[in-house]
Amino acid sequence: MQEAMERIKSELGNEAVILHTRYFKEGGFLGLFRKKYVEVTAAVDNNVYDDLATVKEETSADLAPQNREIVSDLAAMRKMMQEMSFLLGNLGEPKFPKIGQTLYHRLIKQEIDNNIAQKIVKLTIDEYSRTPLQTKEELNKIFLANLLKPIQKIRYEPAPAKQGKPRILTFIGPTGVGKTTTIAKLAAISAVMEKKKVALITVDTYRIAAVEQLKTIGDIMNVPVKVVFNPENLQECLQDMLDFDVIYIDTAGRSHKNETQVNELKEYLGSAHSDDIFLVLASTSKYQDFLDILETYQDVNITSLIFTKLDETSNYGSIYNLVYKKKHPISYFANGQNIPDDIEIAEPIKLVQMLMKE
Ligand SMILES: Nc1nc2c(ncn2[C@@H]2O[C@H](COP(=O)(O)OP(=O)(O)OP(=O)(O)O)[C@@H](O)[C@H]2O)c(=O)[nH]1
Ligand SMILES: [Mg+2]
Repeated sequence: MQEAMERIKSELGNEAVILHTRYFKEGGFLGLFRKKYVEVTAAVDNNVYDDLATVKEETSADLAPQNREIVSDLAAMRKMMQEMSFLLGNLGEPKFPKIGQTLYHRLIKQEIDNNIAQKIVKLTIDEYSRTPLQTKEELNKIFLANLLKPIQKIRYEPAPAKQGKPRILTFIGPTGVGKTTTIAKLAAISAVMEKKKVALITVDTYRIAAVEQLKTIGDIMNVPVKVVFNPENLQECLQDMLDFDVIYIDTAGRSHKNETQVNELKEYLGSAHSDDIFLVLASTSKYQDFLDILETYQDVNITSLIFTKLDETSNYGSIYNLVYKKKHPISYFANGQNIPDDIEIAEPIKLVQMLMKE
């Protein structure tokens, strides 16, 4: 054993790790005079397979037949693993020239759907190969145009104002996405900056804190806040508010998985006769969650989406996928907690610019 350790140390150095030790007997006559052997398999930790191969080359002549077999099996396994990892790495990767690969990986990193990414990159490199001016700026211009084209026309248009009637804007969405904060931002812009006559209604009576939150916002902006407890109550309340310009209706956060809660919300929506129903979503959620939420509200006439918490993510691909596939326009992007500053109108070009940020 001591001799084996010395050889390992001299061939692989002090960093060598013992992988396997085995004692066995060989040779002799009628079970007598058999020689005792020790077999030690060692490798250097950070590159196990390479070092085993080196040992093989240098010492295979000295090794017992079983050892030679082990070493050659390990070498075959190493080759197989290399081939498999190469195949896995290339699985589903489209064959673009180098520029195309870079663009493709940028989109995939942003979590853009693979098929959409391939389509956009293909269009971009086809167009780029035909352009006489082959510069990085030109490439980026073509890339931006191809990203923008499919979503350019999916724009939010506010419902036209009805003569002598308030605009009724209702905000729905999962819990904690920022519905109330978004209402506070938009209501502050309407009331304070645009000098409109604004009222706030909350149907979120499940939590005292929710009512208090809206009342505080109303107090600061000096706009009335009404609390309603059932759908009939909401209708009556709206009838009494005909002389307002804009009415913001806040709803309780609803898990799209809770059917009872969702149905209750839908009853309120039936009573509100909203001009706009905004589905508020946090940009930090997963794409599949977006799809599930939209599915839950498929019988609701959602007029646009609002994405909040853009300040908390750098991946905008799932938002792009959603607009591309489901064709729902986005009305606002919210990017922070400051009221009313952290909100902006969501032009399709803004989404593309966010995606292109390197
Ligand atoms: N970073 C960040 N935080 C936000 C944004 N919008 C809202 N928030 C924060 O998210 C938290 C929840 O916001 P709310 O407005 O109460 O969310 P909600 O959807 O009304 O919540 P429920 O009524 O409980 O369903 C608060 O701490 C907000 O300050 C945003 O754009 N960015
Ligand atoms: Mg709320």
